[in-house]
Amino acid sequence: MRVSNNENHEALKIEGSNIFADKQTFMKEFVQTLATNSSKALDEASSIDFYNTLGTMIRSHVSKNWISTNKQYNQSGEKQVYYFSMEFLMGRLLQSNMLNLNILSVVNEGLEELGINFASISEEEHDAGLGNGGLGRLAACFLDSIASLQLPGHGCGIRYKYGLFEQKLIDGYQVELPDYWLKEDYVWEVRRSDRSVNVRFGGYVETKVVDGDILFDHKNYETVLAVPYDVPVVGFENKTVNTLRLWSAEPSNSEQDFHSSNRENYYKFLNYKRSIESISEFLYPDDSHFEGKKLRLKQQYFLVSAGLQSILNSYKRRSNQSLQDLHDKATFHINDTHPALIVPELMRILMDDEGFGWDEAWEITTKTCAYTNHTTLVEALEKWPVSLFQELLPRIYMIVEEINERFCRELWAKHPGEYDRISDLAIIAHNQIRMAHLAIVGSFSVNGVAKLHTEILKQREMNNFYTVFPEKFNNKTNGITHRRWLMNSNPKLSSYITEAIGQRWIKQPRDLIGLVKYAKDAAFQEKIAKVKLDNKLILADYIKNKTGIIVDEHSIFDVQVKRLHAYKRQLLNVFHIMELYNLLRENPNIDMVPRTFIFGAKAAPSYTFAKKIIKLINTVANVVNNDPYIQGKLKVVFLENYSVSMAEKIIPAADVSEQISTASKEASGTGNMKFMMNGALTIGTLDGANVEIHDMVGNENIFIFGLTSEQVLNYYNYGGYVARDIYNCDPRVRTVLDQLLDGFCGNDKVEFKDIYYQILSNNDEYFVLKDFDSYVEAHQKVDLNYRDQKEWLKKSIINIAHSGKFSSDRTISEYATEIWGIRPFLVE
Ligand code: 26W
Repeated sequence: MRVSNNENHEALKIEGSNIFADKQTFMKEFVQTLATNSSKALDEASSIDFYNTLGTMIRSHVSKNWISTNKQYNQSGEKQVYYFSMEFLMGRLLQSNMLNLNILSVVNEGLEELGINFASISEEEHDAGLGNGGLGRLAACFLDSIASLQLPGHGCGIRYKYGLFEQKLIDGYQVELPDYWLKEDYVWEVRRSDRSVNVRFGGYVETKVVDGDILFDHKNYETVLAVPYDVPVVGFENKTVNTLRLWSAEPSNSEQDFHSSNRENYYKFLNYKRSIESISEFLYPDDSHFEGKKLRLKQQYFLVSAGLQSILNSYKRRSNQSLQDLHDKATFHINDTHPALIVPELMRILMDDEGFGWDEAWEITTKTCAYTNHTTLVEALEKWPVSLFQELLPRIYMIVEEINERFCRELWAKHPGEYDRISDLAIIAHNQIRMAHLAIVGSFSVNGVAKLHTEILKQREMNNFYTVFPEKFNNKTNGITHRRWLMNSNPKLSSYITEAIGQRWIKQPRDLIGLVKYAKDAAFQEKIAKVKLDNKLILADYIKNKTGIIVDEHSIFDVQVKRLHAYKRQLLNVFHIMELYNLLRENPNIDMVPRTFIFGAKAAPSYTFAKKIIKLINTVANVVNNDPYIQGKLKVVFLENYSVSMAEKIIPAADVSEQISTASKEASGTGNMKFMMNGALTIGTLDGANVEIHDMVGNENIFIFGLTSEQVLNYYNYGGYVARDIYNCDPRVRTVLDQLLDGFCGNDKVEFKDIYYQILSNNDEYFVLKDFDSYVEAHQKVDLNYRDQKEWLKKSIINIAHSGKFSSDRTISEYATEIWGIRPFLVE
C-alpha cells in the first residue's frame, strides 16, 4: 500500500514486530532450534552454536515479511531503486537486525535466563567486510535507512569470498592476511540458484544486416554463471524487508558438461573453474589508486550484467509492460564509477535483446541511471585502456564508442571548432575510457556527497561537464544510520537521550535538537559524563586485552580511525604527538591533561608510503609508552585490524575526533558524523562534511584549524608554498623532522627517510607542515577546554543535539524525492 510521509509516520508507530510473544516463547524456540540445527543440548553447545541458532531463528522469522515485501512490490508495480555498488561494508547483522525487529530485550532476557551472555554470542559473528571504507560503509547505512523509511530499494553487489584483508602488526609493520569470512556458513544469506544468469566475456562480434536491420552476433565468448545470494535488509519497526543481492561467479553448466567428457578435459575444466571463480574471489583492497587490472574490470562487468539481467527478468516476469517505461519503475544507482558499465550494458540489453533502436534505448537508459561521485582525487579516477576493455567486452566497447561519438558530435554542434573542450569532455581519449565521463553522460543525475565537495565538482573538477549539463548536478550530503551508530553502539547514551526528550528522535533524528535545552543542565551533563566514562573504561579494558597497553580513563581519548592515506594526514597527528613528547622530555611537569592517542587504520597493501606511516605510529608509540620519565601523560595506541565492529567499540568512548584531511581532499567523511553523534568534539579542517558540522554546531563547539580548501587549491594552481621554509623557521618542526632520520625512534636511520623526503624534497603535497602550527594551537585549546568539564560537556551535548541532520534517514529521503522518485510503501 502506498502512503504519504505523514500517514507513513503514523503507521510506523503502530507497526512493530511480535516475533516472540514473551521470554518463555523465545527460550523454548531457542532450545528447540539449537537441537535441530546442531543436535546439541544447551550444556554441550558453544558460543558459535548459540550464534548460529539465534541467527537462523531470526532469519526464518524475517522470511515471512521478506516474501510479502517482494510480493507486494511486484503486485503494486511500485517504482524501486537498485543501488549498484562494488562494496557493501555491512559489518555484523545480528544486533542491528534484532534492534530493527524490536526483540533486543526479550532475547537478552531469555538468554540471560538460559545462562547465556548475548554480548559474547554477538562477538562470534564475523564482520561482512565487503568494502574498503567510506564508500562501502555508506552503502550499508543507506540500505538500513531505505528499509527503515519503508522505501522500495535494494542493494546489488558481489559476494566476495574474501573480504578486506585482515591486518596484523608484526614488529610495527602491517602484514595482510586473507579474510575468509565464509568459513562458517553465513546465516543471513540464501542461495538463489533459480535466479542465476549467464554473463559473457571475450570473443568477437559479427555484424550482419537482416531485413535492413543491423544485428550484432557475439561469438566465441566465455560464459560465466552468476549465482545470487540474497541477504534480507530489515527495516526498523516495520514490515519492510528489502534485499541485498550479492553475486557469486561459478562455471556455467554448459562448460561443465563439455569439459567433463574425458580426462584431459577434466584438468582443463579445473583450470577454467578456477579462473571463473576468481571473479568473485576477493575485494580489491585499494581505494586510493586506480590500477587497470583486467580482473577488476571483469568484476565490474560481472556485477552490472548479472544485476541488470536479473532485475529486467523479474520486471518482464511480472508485467507485460514494455521496457519503454522502465524509468517509471526503476532507478539504477551507480555508486562511484565502479558500476558505470550499467550504461552500455543497459543499452546492449535494450538494443540487442529487446529490439529497441539506439535513440529509444538511449532515452530509457539516461532516464534510469543516476551516479554519485565520491572522490576528486585524480589518482583514483578510473580510466580503462581501450585494448584491454575491447578484448574483454567487445560488444560493450562498440556501444561505448558509439556513445562517445554521438556525444562528441553533439558537442561539436553546440561548440563548433572547440577542439580542446571536446577532447576534455570525450569519454574515450588517449586510448583510455574515462568512466566518470561515461557515468555523467549516461545518467540523469550526478551528485556529490557534501556541500563543499559538490561545489568543488561544479566549479572545478567537473566544471566542463557542469557547463554542459548544469541540471544534472546536485548535492546529497552523506549520513550514517543512527540505529547502528547511536542506538546499538551506545545504548546508555540513547536511553538518557530518550529520558530527556522522549523517544520521537528515534524515528525523527532531527528531534535530537531538543537536547540543546539540556546542554547546561547539570544533571544531564552528569549523565553524559558518566556514559562517556563507562564507555572509556570498556575501551580501556579492550585496549589492555588487545595490546597490553594500560591507558588512563581520565585522560583525553583522542581518536583517529579511518583508512590510511597521505591526504587524511595521520602524519600530522603523529608529528603533533612527537612534539608533545619532546615538550615532556624537556619538562615532564608541564601542565597538560593526560592524552591517549588512539589510531586504527588499514593501508592498501601496495601503498608503501601509507605503510611507513603505520610503522612510524607504532615506533613512536613504543618510545612514548615505555618512557617512565613522562609520567604516563602520553599514551599512543594503534589498534590492529580496524573494522566496523571495532569502530562500534571505539567511537562511543572518544572525547576528541580527528578529522584533519587537507582541505578539499576528503569528499565528505562519515566517521566525523559518527563521533559527533556520540558526543566527541571534532578537531578538524574545513573539509568535506566538517564544513556542515561546523555550520551546525557553531565555531565555539568545534576546533577548526588549517588552510581552507580555497587556499589549498590556490597553492596547487599558483604555487607559493615552500615546505622547507617552515622547516627552517619553526624549531619544533625541524626537531620532529630531524628525529625521523637521527635514530630517535630507536630504528636504523633510513627507516623513515621516505617520509622526510616526501615532506622536504617533494614539497609536502598535503600541507602537513603548513598546517602544523594551527593544529598545535587547536590542540592547546582542546587541552584548556577539557579542564572545564562543564563547558566541555555543554559542547558535547550541543554536538549530539545537532547530529540529527547527519542521520542517513535524512540523506535517503533526499535521494528518494530528489533523485530516485520513489515513495514510502507500506508492506502489510
Ligand atoms: C579505483 C579504486 C577506488 C576504490 C574506491 C577509488 C576510489 C574509491 C572510493 C570512491 C573511495 C571512497 O571510499 N571515498 C569516500 O567515500 C565516502 C562516502 O561518500 C566519503 O565520505 C569519503 O570522504 C570518500 O573518501
